[in-house]
Amino acid sequence: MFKAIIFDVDGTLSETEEIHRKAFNKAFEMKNLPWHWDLPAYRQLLRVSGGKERIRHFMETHDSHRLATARVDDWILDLHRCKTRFYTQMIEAGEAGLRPGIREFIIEAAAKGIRLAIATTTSMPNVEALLHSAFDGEGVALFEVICAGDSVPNKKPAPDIFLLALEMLGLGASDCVAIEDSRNGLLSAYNAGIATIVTPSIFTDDQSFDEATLVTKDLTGLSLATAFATTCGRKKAGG
Ligand code: XBP
Ligand code: MG
Repeated sequence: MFKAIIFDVDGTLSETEEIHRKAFNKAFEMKNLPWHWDLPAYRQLLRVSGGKERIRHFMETHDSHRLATARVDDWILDLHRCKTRFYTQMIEAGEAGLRPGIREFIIEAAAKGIRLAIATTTSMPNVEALLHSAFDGEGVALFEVICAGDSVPNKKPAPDIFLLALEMLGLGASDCVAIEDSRNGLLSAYNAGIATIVTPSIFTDDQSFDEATLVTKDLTGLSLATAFATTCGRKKAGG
């Protein structure tokens, strides 16, 4: 049996990307920017991991003259902080619940002494707000290791965040399984050598997941034994 499960957050624990999208749009409105990310646009923008990186990408492709703004990195950081405030307010208001099967899967793993970790591109305040809200204030304590956002130089699909989680767990890739929702996340875990189960989310259900050991609608009814069995024929980088 694997010794640890490493969870992604957005789209995996909860369908939070729709709340991120609303938070971005609220921040654009507050800053009087003529920007609005609708659902189709956001589905495309999600191919860029990281909110700050996503804002910069949008400027490069849709509003490049703003890149000439003095101290543009500080300007993006300020806009992103505004977005994060809106996001955490909505999460604290209970706007995001756990995806089907997540709670039961986590409780079964914890009861069997399997260590739990998080490897996410989102910002730490967002992770803490979601775990606090979704697990009645006990969520952060459930996860021994939480690796988030800017703790690594290269975001998903780079393997950095999963490699950091392995280092902090003191485990090898073959001791773990990752749970992800997106191709960027799958590639990040796969290139860290970790067998990965994918539960596509509302924004990633059109993506390919060939490198996954299992693709399932959600974790409803997935036992740890079945999850483990899928990793035994593990697909990992380097064969
Ligand atoms: C998904 C992301 C994040 C969120 C927005 O992270 O790519 O950037 O979309 O959060 P995950 P920030 O790895 O959990 O799927 O604005 O804080 O980046
Ligand atoms: Mg995700």
